[in-house]
Amino acid sequence: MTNLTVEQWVAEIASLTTPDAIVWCDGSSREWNELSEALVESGTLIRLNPALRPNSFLARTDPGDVARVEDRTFICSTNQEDAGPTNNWREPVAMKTLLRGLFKGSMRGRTMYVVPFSMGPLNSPQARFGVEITDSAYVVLSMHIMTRVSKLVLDKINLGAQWVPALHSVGAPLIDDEGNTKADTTWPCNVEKYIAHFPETSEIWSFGSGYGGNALLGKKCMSLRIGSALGRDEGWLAEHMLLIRLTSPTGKNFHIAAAFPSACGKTNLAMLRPNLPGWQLGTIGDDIAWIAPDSNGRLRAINPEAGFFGVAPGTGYKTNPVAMETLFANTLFTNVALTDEGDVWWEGMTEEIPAHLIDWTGNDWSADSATPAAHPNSRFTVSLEQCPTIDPNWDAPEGVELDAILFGGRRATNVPLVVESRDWQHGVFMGATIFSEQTAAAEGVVGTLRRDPFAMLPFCGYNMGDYWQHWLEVGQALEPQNRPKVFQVNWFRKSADGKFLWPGFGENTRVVEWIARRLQGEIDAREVAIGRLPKLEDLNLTGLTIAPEALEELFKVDSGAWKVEADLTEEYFAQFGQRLPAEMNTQLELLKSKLAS
Ligand code: OXD
Ligand code: MN
Repeated sequence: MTNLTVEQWVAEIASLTTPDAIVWCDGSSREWNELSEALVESGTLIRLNPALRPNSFLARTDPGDVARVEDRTFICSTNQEDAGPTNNWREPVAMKTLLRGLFKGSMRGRTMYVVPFSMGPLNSPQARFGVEITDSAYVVLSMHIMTRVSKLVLDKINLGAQWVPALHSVGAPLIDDEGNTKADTTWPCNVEKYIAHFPETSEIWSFGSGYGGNALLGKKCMSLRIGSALGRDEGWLAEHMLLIRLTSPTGKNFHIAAAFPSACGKTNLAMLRPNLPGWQLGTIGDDIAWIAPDSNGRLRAINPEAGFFGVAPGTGYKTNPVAMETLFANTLFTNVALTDEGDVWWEGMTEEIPAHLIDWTGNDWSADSATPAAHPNSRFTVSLEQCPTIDPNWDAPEGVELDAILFGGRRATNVPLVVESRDWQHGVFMGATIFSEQTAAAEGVVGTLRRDPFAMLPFCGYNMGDYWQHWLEVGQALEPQNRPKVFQVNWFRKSADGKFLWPGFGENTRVVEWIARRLQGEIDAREVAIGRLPKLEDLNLTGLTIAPEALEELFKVDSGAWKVEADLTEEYFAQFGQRLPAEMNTQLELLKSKLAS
């Protein structure tokens, strides 16, 4: 934490970055209107047809600034081991020196916005505050939706609340070193990018990108990377998890958090419309959950965010009608296609493909074009309040009591549709060993299998081994009956001929129903080497046509393949050396012995 006041920090950054003007933001609709109009004027935003999508806009980024840049994301702790083998590390003093050089004069000719924001309801004991300095009005608008921007945050800070200074610049000054003025572009950014985190001082410095996860610093940077380090120090958990309430036909509520790697269907599950009679779902969050023990010895969770920053392609009236309804107005779209009527479109939105579009690069597009109309990582940014399935308690300062935690990934093979862990330690092992196919949410080769422990690989702000230890300790401090039950799910298993075995989407209700019935202790499960599987007769398949062979394949545990997986886990764990919790080795040995017997 900095010892500076917000005013001192702003003055210091202004003298480094030398903007033309400084604007203190208040999150008001007047501010939204002024900034969006200015961005329409400058060409950064296109106003969508107000008759079709009121108060909504389309932004097209630079083609080189379309996703999170994991190889340019750094954890800057004094000792490299504290960042651990899964993070890019830089020594903090050297990194600050390098960044000061880049930020020097980086806002020349631009306006510097000071955005005070709260992650979590302002009056929640779990809320944490931040102030983002940015030279991007697009970022300010996005922060309006994704966080609670308010001057009240400054009052809280002035009264002594801790806060995270979060500095952002697109790194494209409009006046060069010789004092010559340059014309602006519609998406200013810099080829050189740094997303740097200083967990020991809770600071964020982000340079060169205007894209969501790199630039909306309340999200991945504060709520996950800095948040996870704060959680370790303060005894709570900052997680890449959706949060939902499930209500059974008898009115019993279950709160479930679920971690899936980026672009693996978290938003779809968060907005699921149960297709089994009597079941209801309330959406609380689709990306991040902050989880803390309460005075009753239970874990409680809040969604620190106030909006959805969802992947557009694949979101459609069939796959996620709730998301489609959420986007009716007041939405900021990025890198989707524009229709001739002035509305948006992306692959998977409708069955019918429009004859003509302007694609995300601003060029004419027709159905026979070789490239997609919308970028695979194109996004919608929209307030949670607009979601028709929003839970009445989504904004409750005290959060919700957590009953279950799900871990998932995209696995064509091996992992059954659902497996229950034997206990908390086994659940932590399940989270630690998630393997998933890479998606377009980050730069990299789509489809490659990579380890993504707790879906936190790109988001853990400290050594992953220590993070697993912290999870073990948080659970062990709870009475066993108060610990949420942990499950592993996989909607993506495929048959030998490459077809999905499970229909997914709305049909996932059937899996969630089984989980809820297990939580209630209504039904038994069958013990296998990797955990507990449903007895097939307990899975509610009424109204679903699924071949018995597909069902069998969905739950098949192939010992040979799992032995290979266990060996890969051993290799994977080796990199953590002394930081690997002994319990993880115990769990691995247990798995091996169960597979052998
Ligand atoms: C996201 C991500 O944007 O995980 O939520 O990449
Ligand atoms: Mn995410």
